[in-house]
Amino acid sequence: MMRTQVGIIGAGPAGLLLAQLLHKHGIESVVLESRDRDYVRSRVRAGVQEQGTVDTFIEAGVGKNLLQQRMVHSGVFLNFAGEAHRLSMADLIGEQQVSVYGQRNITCDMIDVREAAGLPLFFEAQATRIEGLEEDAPKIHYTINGREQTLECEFVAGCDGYHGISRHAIPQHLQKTFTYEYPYSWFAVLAEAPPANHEVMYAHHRDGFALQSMRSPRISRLYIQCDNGVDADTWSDDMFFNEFEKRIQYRVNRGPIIQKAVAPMRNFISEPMRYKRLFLAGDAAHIVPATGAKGMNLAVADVKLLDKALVQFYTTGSEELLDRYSELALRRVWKVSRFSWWATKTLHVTPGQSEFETNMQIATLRYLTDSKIGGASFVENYVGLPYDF
Ligand code: RFL
Ligand code: PHB
Repeated sequence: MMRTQVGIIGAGPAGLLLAQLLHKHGIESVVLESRDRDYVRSRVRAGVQEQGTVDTFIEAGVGKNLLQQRMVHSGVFLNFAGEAHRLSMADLIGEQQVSVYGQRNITCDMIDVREAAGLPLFFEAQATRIEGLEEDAPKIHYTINGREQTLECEFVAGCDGYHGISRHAIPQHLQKTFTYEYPYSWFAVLAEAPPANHEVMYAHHRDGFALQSMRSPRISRLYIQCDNGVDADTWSDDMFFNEFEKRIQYRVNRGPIIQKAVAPMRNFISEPMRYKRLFLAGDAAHIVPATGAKGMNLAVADVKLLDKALVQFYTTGSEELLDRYSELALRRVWKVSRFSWWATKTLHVTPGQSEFETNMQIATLRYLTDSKIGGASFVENYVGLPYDF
């Protein structure tokens, strides 16, 4: 039997960041992760970090490599109707930026910092059950090396993603979930080719959405809309690049594709995000379609608030912020989900959509590129809404 103050389930960005912030504030935690160390360190996912996300990683003491290696963007492109338009953050909303630095890199940085400090982080430790919530004495049951173990804690942070167990520990009659599935997926590739443009490009095309991003000056991260259920292995590199080039409406640098995957698109929100001494953060409570680049940023915002609430509790004994955690976190979750949903609907082609709907999408995009107010609204969301807690 192990004991700690905060038992954290999941070593994704949410769990690792929470552990690090709590440590900075003198609060103990144990992180349990079901996957093995190599798997967690090699998962390619998000790339775009809001300024508030970057600041939070710096505050947590894990921002050294991020600050050295990130690519700072002060603009974003919207390509449609055969034209490429740049929205400048400086012109529209003042000195705000986003940073491109892979989720995989920041995950590795956080694992390295935690391991160097000798703090508890267990891989291949699968949480199976949370007990004792009714008695305010939570226990996490988990399996490691084929053996059943128990972690006793004062609080449980459910940072175990969409497929985790934490959310299911909330009694069903108290829980409300909202799901919105899109009739298309993203075909995502990593290619050894310099990005054609130094900033992120989102493209609307009558054959479907395309997105150009990057991981370094030599590695492109590219996405196209595809049908649900497509098998990425049936596509050759040329097939991908031909389709991408047509849709992005910009010159493209080709190179070997080193990784490809297909990801479904969905919105999902589970309310509340707290039950007794269990607090959910990140994908465990909500999923956004990747179009707005918001998933990891939302996870970081939850964790920043949860850390603040736990610090208030451990330093003053007050449960005020803990009691408001779910309400405050969900306010942001709904606003950011709205942006991701709207951006997805505006940029993707729904099978069978009418010409009227296509023209409305283009008119919406034109409003963003032609109007200062329209453009400011888009980039305000893209760089990240202010933390309002
Ligand atoms: P994660 O990263 O899923 O981590 C959860 C962890 O919990 C573990 N786990 C368990 N551990 C112990 N016991 C159990 N029973 C467990 N069950 C699960 C899992 O193994 C895992 O390690 O959730 P977290 O920390 O909330 O982080 C969320 C982000 O990973 C996610 O929102 C983003 O990747 C979404 N996303 C993007 N977000 C952005 O902010 N910007 C982007 O540019 C962006 N691009 C993307 C994305 C997600 C994508 N995919 C693949 C869905 C692009 C793509 C293609
Ligand atoms: C990425 O770099 O992976 C990325 C960029 C922008 C998005 C989503 C993902 O909207």
